Amino acid sequence: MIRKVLTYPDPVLKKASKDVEVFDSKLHLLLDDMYETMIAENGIGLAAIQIGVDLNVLIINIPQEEDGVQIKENLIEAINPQIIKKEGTTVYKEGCLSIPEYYEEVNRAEKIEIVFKDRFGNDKSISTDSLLAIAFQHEMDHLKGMLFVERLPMLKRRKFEKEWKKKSRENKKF
Ligand code: Y12
Ligand code: CO
Repeated sequence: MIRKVLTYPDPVLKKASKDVEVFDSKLHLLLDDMYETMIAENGIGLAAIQIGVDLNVLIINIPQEEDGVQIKENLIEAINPQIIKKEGTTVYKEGCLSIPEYYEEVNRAEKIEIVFKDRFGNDKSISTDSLLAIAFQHEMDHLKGMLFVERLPMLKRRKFEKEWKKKSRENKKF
């Protein structure tokens, strides 16, 4: 089922998520709904809190480098993820389904090592320095209740707030 993606400044997006303790069919249904929602909204990553569920659950589906096609075989489902190593820095112009039509450069670690559990509770780990590293850091921020605009320098953040308020006022007219 496609769920509603919460958008900035919904206060639920500021909530810190909790670890999953039971890897049951309810979790599998949540993951399936998250995938359906992310694809329907043309996203490449989604955290459970973006659909209002405060659990440490995220999904990422990076499009293939060769043809830009997003295939389900490349879907990563990460439960209770933890970054155990960070190296270097990189900048990427990020976007978020909770802040539609806004993109801005954010500084992140270049290379990370993550441990997490899959939908069955099996231990998994990934080491990456590609777009996946940026996506993991962006989605893991959501689990802490943080949005990428909170990582912007003060001036860019103020400009964003101004533009967002203007956009919200204009949308209310229709
Ligand atoms: C690198 C940087 C950030 C991430 C986190 C995941 N972000 C997304 O999946 C954002 C997707 C997105 C899609 C939108 O829809 C369309 O483009 C049709 C969108 O809406 C508009 O701009 C209208 C906004 C964001 C992963 C990797
Ligand atoms: Co996001």
